Amino acid sequence: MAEKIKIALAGNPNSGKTTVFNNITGTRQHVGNWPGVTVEKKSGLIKYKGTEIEIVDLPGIYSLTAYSIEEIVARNFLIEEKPDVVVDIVDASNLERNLYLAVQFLELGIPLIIALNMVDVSDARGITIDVKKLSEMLDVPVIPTVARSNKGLKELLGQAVKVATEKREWKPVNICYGGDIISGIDDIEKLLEKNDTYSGKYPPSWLAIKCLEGDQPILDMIKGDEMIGQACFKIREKINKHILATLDQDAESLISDYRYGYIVGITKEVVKRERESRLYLSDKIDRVLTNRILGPIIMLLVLYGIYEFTFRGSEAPVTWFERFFELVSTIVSSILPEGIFRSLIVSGIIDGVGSVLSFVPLLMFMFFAIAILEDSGYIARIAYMMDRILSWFGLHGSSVMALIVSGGIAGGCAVPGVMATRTLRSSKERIATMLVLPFMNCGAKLPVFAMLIAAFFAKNEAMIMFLLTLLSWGFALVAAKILRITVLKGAKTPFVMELPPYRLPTFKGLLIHTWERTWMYIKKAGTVILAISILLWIMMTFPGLSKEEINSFKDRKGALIQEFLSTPGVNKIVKTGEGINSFDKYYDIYTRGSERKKEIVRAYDRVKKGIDKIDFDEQGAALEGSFAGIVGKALTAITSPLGFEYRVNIALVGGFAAKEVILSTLGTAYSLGEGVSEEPEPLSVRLQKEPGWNQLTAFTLIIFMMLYVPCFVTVIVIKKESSWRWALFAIFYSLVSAYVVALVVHQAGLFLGVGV
Ligand code: BGO
Repeated sequence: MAEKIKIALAGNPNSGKTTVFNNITGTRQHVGNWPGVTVEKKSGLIKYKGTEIEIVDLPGIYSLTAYSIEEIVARNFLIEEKPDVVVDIVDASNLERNLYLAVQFLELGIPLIIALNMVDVSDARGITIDVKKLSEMLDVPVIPTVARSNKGLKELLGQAVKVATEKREWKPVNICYGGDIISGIDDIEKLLEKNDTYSGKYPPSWLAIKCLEGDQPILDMIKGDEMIGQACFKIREKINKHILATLDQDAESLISDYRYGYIVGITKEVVKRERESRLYLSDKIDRVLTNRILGPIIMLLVLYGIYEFTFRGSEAPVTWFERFFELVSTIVSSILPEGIFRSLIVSGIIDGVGSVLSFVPLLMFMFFAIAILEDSGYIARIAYMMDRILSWFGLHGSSVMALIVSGGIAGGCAVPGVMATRTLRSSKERIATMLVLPFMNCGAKLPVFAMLIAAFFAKNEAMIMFLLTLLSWGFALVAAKILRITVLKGAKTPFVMELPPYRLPTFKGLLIHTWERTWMYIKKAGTVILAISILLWIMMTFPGLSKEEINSFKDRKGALIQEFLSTPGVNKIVKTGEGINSFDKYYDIYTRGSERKKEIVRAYDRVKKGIDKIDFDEQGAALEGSFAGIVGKALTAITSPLGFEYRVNIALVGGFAAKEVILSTLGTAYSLGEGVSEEPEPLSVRLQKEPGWNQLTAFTLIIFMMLYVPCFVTVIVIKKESSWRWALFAIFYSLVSAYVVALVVHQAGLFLGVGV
């Protein structure tokens, strides 16, 4: 005998639920009350093509929160009784409002079909709904009906029975609620998964959302669990406090904004109106900002404006920071005696970490601009517009946000970017997104780019950064297309872009968001980057030169000094080689003296320069012979066609750990080879003076860094979110891509004589 199936009818009050129920069940109705409450419970038993069906009419509700008895009754029924399918009766003439409940069913993951009722009314009002597209976007069957005249009800029942007999598992849909809420959901979800009592009954992600929404029955239930409950409440409190401080609203209303944003994203695509109904302010702004022609132009101007603002605004403070670290370097050098300890402090720590910290002001300007885009809601519009382009390259609409978070607007981070791919339903689209998002210009690459741009493209800083942004998107999209037609071949899935309403950012909120990101960068510089800098300094300093080598350099210096001492007249003021610096106090007087005295000055200049050159050669030889130098040198066999010398190779190896390390390692490597008597100067100035460095070398290095290997933490997160296979693939394919593209850039540059 066929199994009995249970269908629940749900919907907003006045959506036509009773009419549907009456027309389907006819006279076979049973009317009573829901247990414990006086809310009317109607159910009916019917037979459809031999299958026995129980139809339960849920009370009319607007949402699945626990504000009213009706909502609690409906929710408990769904959770406790788990009907085989929910038929959501949606009023087509009031789609936006009615979809709010539908979206909550999707979040719960319950098998769902939608009866798009009252299409006669929507038609009469000049509202056309693209039913096929709506069904694709929501990924559920949608059946247009006119319940009053029984139109479409047979088909509706047929579809309901079809879905119900599939008996599929609950599949909660993830809506992107923005970084703060998502991290809260993740943390709470992880805790709740530990307790089978709830996680077996409710989808943990749904419970986590309810917890952040402040749903009382759910909070009461969790409270009972001492360990998990306490921890969940702490997270909830932290997130709420943060959102209140930054956006001046609570988590519940922010979640509701994003849900409506999700719905607006759908209705924008599927609803066409003959006569424009009342437009809200957000709609009016969107008519300009997301206009098909004006929108992309404004978007590019905004992006360029951000880079102008960042580079112009931070120019002076970055110079102050650089000067500060130079000063610290000079003071420490003068206090500490020459030797290994001074080298560690000055070259390893101050020059290394200082190079990274000098860019704090630049990042602050960038983060401030990004905070304005995020807090105002414009970033969602950028995602909405980019989505059209992304779909040509086989990526999903939800990939856009992940790419933006990863540094689509320079300054992001690939780690939350990988997490953000959780909103993608298809695993192939998700992995394709994960694999290409490390190409974006994250906040760690930004200071390295900024240093190279300042050194070699100082006149066009904003323009170059703008170009690099376009290039990183270009590379990511082409790579995605290649992946989607080869190893990740598969069908496209429907998508919805959340468009939450615009809001005016608060200054306090902007400052908090800016500082949070900046502090993370400073913390990373003071911990991970510092540790790796010291490690790399050790690798670049040891084993050091052999005794014979040291003696040979000493002999060369000795010969020079002897030459100086034998200059006529010198023996009167300088007796020994160790004391030649004592000539400094005579220097000025001798410069203005007789021809013989002037000759002594010239000889002194020669010996000083010569000693400097020998010191430079000695430190260079020590670096070349160091552990890191040996590796760097060995790699030149591969990297010389790209124009990279061994010190760049060392930095790039260090960059596997974290991209900022490239900057600190270049800082250390080029300071180790610096002449002893030279004044400390910023890395960008040092590089300009280095032979072999020019615009082409700098640009090739930027392109290589943009593409080569995700940082260590990103690789681990990719592994966690997919598998070791894909994490290792990410390293391998990005390394190959970086090499090929950089080779083409460098060789083409040489051939055309550009930037050499
Ligand atoms: C009255 N099209 C149209 N045009 N109307 C519909 C449709 C449809 O597809 N489906 C339902 N209705 P309920 P809930 C009414 O009762 O089923 C109408 O709350 C009236 N009543 O006929 O009750 C339906 O169970 C006097 O209208 O909804 C009903 O979800 C004048 O939508 C109303 C006009 O349906 C609500 C209408 C005395």
